[in-house]
Amino acid sequence: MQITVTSPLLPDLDEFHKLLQQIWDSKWITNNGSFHKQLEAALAEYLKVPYVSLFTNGTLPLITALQALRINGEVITTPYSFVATTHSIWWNGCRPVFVDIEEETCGIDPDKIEAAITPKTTAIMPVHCYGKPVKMKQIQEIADKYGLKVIYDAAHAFGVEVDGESVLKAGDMSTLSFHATKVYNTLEGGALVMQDEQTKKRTDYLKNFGFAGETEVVAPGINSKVDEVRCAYGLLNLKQIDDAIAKRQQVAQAYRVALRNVPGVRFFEDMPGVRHNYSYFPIFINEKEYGMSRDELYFKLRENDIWGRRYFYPLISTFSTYRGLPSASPANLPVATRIANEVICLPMHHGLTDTEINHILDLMVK
Ligand code: T4K
Repeated sequence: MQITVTSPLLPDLDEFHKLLQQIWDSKWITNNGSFHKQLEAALAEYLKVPYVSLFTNGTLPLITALQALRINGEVITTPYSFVATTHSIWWNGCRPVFVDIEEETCGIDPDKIEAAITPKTTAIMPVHCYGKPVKMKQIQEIADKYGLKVIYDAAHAFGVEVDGESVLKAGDMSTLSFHATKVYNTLEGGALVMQDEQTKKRTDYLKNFGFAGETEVVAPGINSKVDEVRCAYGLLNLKQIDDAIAKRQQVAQAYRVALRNVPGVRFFEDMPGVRHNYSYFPIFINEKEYGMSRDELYFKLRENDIWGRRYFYPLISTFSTYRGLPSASPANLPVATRIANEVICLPMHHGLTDTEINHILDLMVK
């Protein structure tokens, strides 16, 4: 039996069936229906943010945030992410400018941002990679100094808080992914989080073709409306999210206890004052100290039916669309380049059993 990097949180089927019956009875299946309204409100409350706008996945909120804020020219980001982060910049006709990451968070290194700013820079798009909060205060200071917008790709950061405040309140906008592989899922899905009513209104127009009323179109919008079935499913999953995160925390603890004294295996500890969501459990292999390369370990695990993943290898900056950019040069990205060659995300989800965890660890701890 395969042990996969993740496994989706699924609502109780009988409960889901009851909500499906309501949808069938109402015959209202999409376009801002009742479950859609309920889910937006419930998520805003759970996430402790003023406004949430639901999307059909976690990529369209990135594309739409850039549209909503009328971003053009150059956008500073990191290559250590899922490819959707950089693609969203490209889809808006903007040029991505890669800045290296810091080892401590795998997020953008704030000390390297200013050197990448040019007269064409209009925004910074950092990523809270693995749900680890980046240095938001320092990033905002730079953005304020140069008059830049900040859009956080918070696809991994559902429910993450620093000193009791959601990371989704930082910057101008934050995006979430509710894909099956995420801590919280709505099958496919995502959201854009904003701080004011006007931006929420504009976002809602943009995800509905730009319609501001029956006969008025105010922007070249897209269709990213979420149907009632996914919203009903999402409402049920929200009820069990805290239990799922607690289970993930136990898995993280078990890994940490077993791996703490293994030479050549580095991993993240909890950060003080942070409510983590344990969305991923990345480990970083130092070949010399561990006595085996990252890839040797990765394939050894796979031979034993343990399907970790090398998120995020290869770097986005190495893909054909981007590798010609001056900022894509490995010399500009030494930390990201090294870490992409060291990382394996171990299986991490709410359903992992002790037997499975021990099986994984037995293969790793010599
Ligand atoms: N920004 C960031 C930082 C992101 O990480 C992502 C997505 C986005 C933006 C864009 O959000 P979305 O538009 O995707 O909502 C997965 C996901 O497809 C992707 O959502 C995610 N990041 C990325 C990091 O990982 P794959 O190709 O690695 O997933 P896949 O299909 O190989 O699944 C991994 C494992 O999960 C499987 O081996 C088993 C398990 N699984 C997967 C699915 C789909 C299940 O058990 N059930 C399932 O239904 O990309």
